[in-house]
Amino acid sequence: MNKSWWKSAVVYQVYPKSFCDSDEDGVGDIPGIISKLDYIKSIGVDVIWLSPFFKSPGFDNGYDVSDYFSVDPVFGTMNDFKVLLNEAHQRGLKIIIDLVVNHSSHQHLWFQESSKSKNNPYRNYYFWRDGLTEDEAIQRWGQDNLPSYDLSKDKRMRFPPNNWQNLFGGGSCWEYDKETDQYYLHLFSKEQPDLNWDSPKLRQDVYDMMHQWLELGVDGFRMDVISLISKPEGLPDVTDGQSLIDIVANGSKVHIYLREMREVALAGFDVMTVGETAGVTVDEAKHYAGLENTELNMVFHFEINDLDGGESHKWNRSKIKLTDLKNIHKKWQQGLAGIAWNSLYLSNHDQPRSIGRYVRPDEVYRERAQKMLATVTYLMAGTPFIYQGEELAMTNCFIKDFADLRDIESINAFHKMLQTGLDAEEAMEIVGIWGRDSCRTPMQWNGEVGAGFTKAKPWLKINENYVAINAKEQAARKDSVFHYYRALFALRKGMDVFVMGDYVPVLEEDERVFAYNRVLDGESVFVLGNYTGYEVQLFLDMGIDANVLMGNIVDSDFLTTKVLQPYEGVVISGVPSMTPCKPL
Ligand code: TEU
Repeated sequence: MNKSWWKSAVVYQVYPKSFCDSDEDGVGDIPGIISKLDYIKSIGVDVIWLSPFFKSPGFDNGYDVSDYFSVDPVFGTMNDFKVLLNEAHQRGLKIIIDLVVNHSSHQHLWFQESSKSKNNPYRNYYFWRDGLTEDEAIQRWGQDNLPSYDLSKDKRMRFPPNNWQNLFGGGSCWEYDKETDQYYLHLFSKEQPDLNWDSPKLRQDVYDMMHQWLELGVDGFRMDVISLISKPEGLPDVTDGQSLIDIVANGSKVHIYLREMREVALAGFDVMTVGETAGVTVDEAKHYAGLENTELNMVFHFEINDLDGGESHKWNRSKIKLTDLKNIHKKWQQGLAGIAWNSLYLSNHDQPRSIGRYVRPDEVYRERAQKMLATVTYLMAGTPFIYQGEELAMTNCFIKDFADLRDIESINAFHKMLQTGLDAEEAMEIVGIWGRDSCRTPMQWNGEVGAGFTKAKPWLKINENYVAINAKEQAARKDSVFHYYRALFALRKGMDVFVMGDYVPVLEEDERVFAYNRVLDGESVFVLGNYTGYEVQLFLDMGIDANVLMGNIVDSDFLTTKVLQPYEGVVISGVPSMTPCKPL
C-alpha cells in the first residue's frame, strides 16, 4: 500500500468561533488561532481542519456561506488568513478548509440572482419547483397524510413539491418564494438553499473557487455533506420506513461529479480531501475513498450515530452497546482494508463529546477514560481527527436555559419535543445530550474568568468546569490527557503497523473490552481498552515476549495479572499475531 502523507497524519479540528478570541468581542477569530499554533503543534498533529470562517450571515454558524472566497469580518481579514497559513506552514502544519457546497447561504450572490426571476442565468443553480394544489396533494399523499401547509398561500401553491422534511427539524425542505411564485429546496435550514450540481456552470464556479484557495496555499478540503450533492431524479417522496438521507445520499451522479472535481479542481495539487458522507456505506466508501484516488482520500461515516442517534431518533437517551460499536468498526476496518481509506473520530462540532457518550465514568476516571478511548480509536486503521478540547477531555456542557441555546437545530428540537408532550426540563436535558451547542462551547485555555478564551461575554456559554479542565493545567502536568495524546500520536507515527497493518478483532463478543491486533509483516501489536468502571479479568496467552508499549495506567500490572483496571487502555507488542484470546 502506498503510504501517502495523509495516511499517517493526525488532524486537529478547530471550530474558529469557539477557539480563541483575540479582539475581545466574545467570538474566536483567526489571529486567535495564530496565537495558538504552537500549542496545536505541541500535540503532535500534522494538519488543522478549520471549520468555516467565510462570509456568512451565521444561521448555521458559518455552514451557510455567502461568499466562498472571503473571510468573515468577525474572524478577521484575508490577510489574517494568509498569515495563518504561512505561520502554520512554517511550523510544518498543514491547513485544510471546509468546503460547504451542498448548499450556499440564501444571501449568496448566486441565490440572490437566482430568486430574481425564472429566467435569471443563476435560476438553475438551485432547485426551484412549482408547489402542488390541494387536489394534487390529496391525490399524492391522501387526505389523512397531508403535510402542514400555509393557508395564506395561493391555492395553486399551497403544498410543497414533495414531502421531504428538513434535517434541522424545521419542517418542509421547501420554502415558498412569492416573487417568482415557486418553492426552492433546502435540506437544512431555509437560509441554506441546496445548490444544483447538475448545472455544469455551478460546478465550474465551485471548481474555480477551490482553485483560488489552492493557489493561495491551502492543503486540502473537508467537504461538508458531499454525499448529498446529487439529488435523485424527479425528487421522489420519502416513503414509509425511509429517511431523507436514504434517498438523497450517494445519488447516481455523485461519483461522476467528484471524479470531475478531482480532475478539474484538484489535479496537480498534493492535497488532502475528506468527505463528510452522511448515509455512506462500506461499499459506497470504496468508491468515494478508493486507494486509486479518483475521488476523495477518505470519508467520515455516520454508522456509529445509528447506535445512539440516527437521523430520526437523535433526540433520545440511548446508550451505545460496546459489541455494536465493535461490529461497526470491524465492518469498516476489514471492509476497506487494502481498498479504500477511512477516518477515525470520537467527536466533532456536530456530535457529543466522547466522555458521556461512549463511556460514562465517574469524575475520578474521566481522564483515564478519555485516554483509553483515544488509544483504542486512534490505533485503528485510518486518519485520526481530534476535535479541539478533546485532548483535555473536555466534556459536553449541559445548557440549562433555553435562552442560552444558539444552535438552530437545538432550538427547533426543543420546540418539537414540547409538542410531543415532554416538559421543558426534560427537553433541555435531551438537548444537552445531543444538541450541538453542548460540544461547541469555547475552548478552555486556563482557569481565569473567560477561560482564556475571551475577556468579553462569550457568544456561547463556557462550561463551568474550565477552572479544573483547561490547557494550562494539563500542559503543566505530565500525566494529563494532553501529554497522553502527544505520546499516543508519537507512538502511532513511529510504527508502520498502525498505519498499514491489518485489523484483527479479538474478544468480539465481550461487552466490556474493546480489543484488537494490528498486524503487519509478522509484527503484531495488541490494543485493549476496558469500557467499564470495574476490573475485568481476562484469560489471555500473550506469549513470553509481550511488552507494554503504552498504557494509561503508570506501572500497570496487566501483563502479570491479566486484569484490566477500570477504563484501562493498554498497547502491547511482542504478542503472536493471532493471539488466542477467549472471553470469560
Ligand atoms: O453536517 C451534516 C450532518 O450530516 C450532520 O451531522 C448534521 O449536523 C446533523 O445531522 C444534524 O443533526 C454538516 C456540518 O458538519 C454541520 O455543522 C452543518 O450544520 C451541516 O452540515 C449543514 O451544513
